Amino acid sequence: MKKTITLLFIALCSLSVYSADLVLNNFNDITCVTGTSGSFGSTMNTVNGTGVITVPANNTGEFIYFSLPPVFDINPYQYLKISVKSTETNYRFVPSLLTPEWTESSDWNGSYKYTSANAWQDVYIALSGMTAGTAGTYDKIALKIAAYDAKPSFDLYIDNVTLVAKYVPDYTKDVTVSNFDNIIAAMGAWGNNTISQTINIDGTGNVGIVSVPANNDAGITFNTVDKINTTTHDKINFRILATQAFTINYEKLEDKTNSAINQALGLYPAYTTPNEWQELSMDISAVTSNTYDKIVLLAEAWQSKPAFTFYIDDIKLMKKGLTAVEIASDSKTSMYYSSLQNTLNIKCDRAGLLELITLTGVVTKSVNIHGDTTLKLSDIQNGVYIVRLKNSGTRVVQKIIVGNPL
Ligand SMILES: [Ca+2]
Ligand SMILES: [Ca+2]
Repeated sequence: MKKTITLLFIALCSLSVYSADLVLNNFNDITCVTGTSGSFGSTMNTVNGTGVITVPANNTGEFIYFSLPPVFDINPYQYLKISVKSTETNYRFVPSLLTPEWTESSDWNGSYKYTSANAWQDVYIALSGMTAGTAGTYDKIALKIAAYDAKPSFDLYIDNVTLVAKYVPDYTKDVTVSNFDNIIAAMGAWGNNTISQTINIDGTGNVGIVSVPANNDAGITFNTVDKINTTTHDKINFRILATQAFTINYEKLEDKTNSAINQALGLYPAYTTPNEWQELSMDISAVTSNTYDKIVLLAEAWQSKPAFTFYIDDIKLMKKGLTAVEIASDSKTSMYYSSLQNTLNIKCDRAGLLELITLTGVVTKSVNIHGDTTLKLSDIQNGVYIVRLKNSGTRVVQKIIVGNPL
């Protein structure tokens, strides 16, 4: 590795929290070293509490260094999260962990791209592809900005550099692999497609967005925190929104450290309802348990189909025995929809907030209830809704079809 020193940030002011996320630098109160970066000739500054680096044209690797606390253990952390903004897009970030002797452990295989032209974007850089070592092994993180391909020189704004703590799944429930709001799985991509995270078009939280090239396909991968136990979790569900119908024409589970250990699923779930969110489900009950920790999905646009993008969200391992619509339940609470009366009938023994939510996440009705309740739905359009009842300590979620018998 070249010892091209861009900058070394030593200001680590708020490092008291180790079990939660750790902010390495928010550039508000930094003692920032402004200068050149050796042979690459860039400069770095802070502007209005944000770091600004001038990336040279056709840059083969610009480094920014962030110091870690003394005798630091990086094992409890899963991501390096950065907020970035620039006019240029589709350049990569490659992380390394360094000691003063410049040892590095790069994750070149990760595809951590900035894609949102001139808008702030959170980029999550997985640490799982690097050798973390024991506490004290490394004392800084180097972030390489690889902007090749004859890109012109540009300014890269960076802020909120944070180590995100590892997610600890609760295997008594459905396990979320990624909802893109609080990412817990690395997003990978290959081929010509891109995947990134964007604001959900329904305005609720974040969502993954995948670009499929024309007459091609787009492969995306999601790592799970632990090996998938198919004796407790027997389905993988995810939600898709696209402007055209398409098929997930290849699905595979892999070992994330050795892709030769894999099992194709051959399930081909189809997205059939353009412009509506649709939940797809893949049965994995026959898959070898405790062997795989990576989900591979390939969306097709063969046969001269045009390029398209699709949104993906709520990628979950579904707990066996829970129905897909019943996320949590409480023996003291139940509800059912009467198509004859067009009423929602709720039995519960305490007060709570009842919400009727469309499949695109819009809350269409919100009522405070105080025990058993019969709610007329004559003001609600026919369709599929999620009913969510929240009260102290419990949350009951159920899908109903208004206007049709259950
Ligand atoms: Ca800041
Ligand atoms: Ca989401």
